[in-house]
Amino acid sequence: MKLTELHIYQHDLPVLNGPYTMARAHVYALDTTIVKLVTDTGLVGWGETCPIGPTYAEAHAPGARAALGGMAPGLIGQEITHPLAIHRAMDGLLNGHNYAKAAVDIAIHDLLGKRYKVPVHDLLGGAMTDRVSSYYATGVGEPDAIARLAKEKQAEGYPRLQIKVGGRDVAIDIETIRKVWEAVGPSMRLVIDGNRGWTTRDALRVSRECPDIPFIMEQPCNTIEEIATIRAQVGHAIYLDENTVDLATIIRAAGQGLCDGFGMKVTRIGGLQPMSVFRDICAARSMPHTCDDAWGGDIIAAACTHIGATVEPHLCEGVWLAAPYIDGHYDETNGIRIRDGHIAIPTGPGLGIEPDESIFGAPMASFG
Ligand code: 0XW
Ligand code: MG
Repeated sequence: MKLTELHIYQHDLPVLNGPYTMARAHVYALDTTIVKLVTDTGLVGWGETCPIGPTYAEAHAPGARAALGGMAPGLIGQEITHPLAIHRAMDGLLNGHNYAKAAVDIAIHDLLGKRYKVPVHDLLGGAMTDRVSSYYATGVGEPDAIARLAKEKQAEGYPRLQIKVGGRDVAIDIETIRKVWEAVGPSMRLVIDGNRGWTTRDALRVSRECPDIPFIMEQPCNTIEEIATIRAQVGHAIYLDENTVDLATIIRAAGQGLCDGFGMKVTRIGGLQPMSVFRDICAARSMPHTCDDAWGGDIIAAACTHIGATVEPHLCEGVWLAAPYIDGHYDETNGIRIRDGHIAIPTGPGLGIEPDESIFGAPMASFG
């Protein structure tokens, strides 16, 4: 099976009741990039990458399209055998830019699944469950409003809640955490996501003033060095998110004991192939992690769900989807949905979804 065409699309995903707020970002609409791969067998594969604005991670939506356009001529004509071979080919064409390569990686998994008539989770080692747990992420908001939202999400069946904090007086963050705890108690697993927004002083204060609340601190400070500074002083578990840009950083974090787990994004690490290596490194050190992405439509949602299903359930912290914040689906029939705080695993071949191409309009670049 040879790659004959590569098409790149740009598509806007407006945030329902936006903006979505984080410590260092307010986003109203997300700029997503879709990749369509066509082969000499007639089979087609779909990939996607969608940074959540320009200030969340070191990922730039137009940069993804530029990187894909730069690699495309070198990928046309490639024999599609294994995702690793395509990663090696991409690494030979462009250094870094994992989030752009991820769109090709996801489309290759879709193609191989369709070729072998198996769902992507079978290519990744096999599903350990037929539905994965999800979690809800609030924006940064007023304490009472976030506590009310927490109760709503508890009633909807979410087993886990991520509360966004940072970018304001840390006393309001502490009040928010307390009010959510009073509202839902231990019925939901709580994660406090600073999105790099706290100083080490803020993170130490939160941990010291909330010793009775069993939350995880996700990416509290900007750099790994700052997190290493507070690591031994806080009583709460720490997960890394934005800092974990590649497998070398994961090995460093696990090897040096810098964190207890990860909020991981499929596209940041480069797609499903490196994500499966990440999963296995975490399993070797009994480190829990999520299988999310920053944002994205049904293609990203399907990719996250497939890899999430292959994680040993006791290490799977959940699969976060942007679906509740997006109007509509790329595939109205098989699009990925959260029900009762959980996601059913797609069973069709490949990603198990077939996007309605007309949604994306004409490709902005085509190769082959
Ligand atoms: C909650 N998320 C998975 C969605 C937003 O993109 C941010 C992200 C996170 O954990 O930082
Ligand atoms: Mg996070």
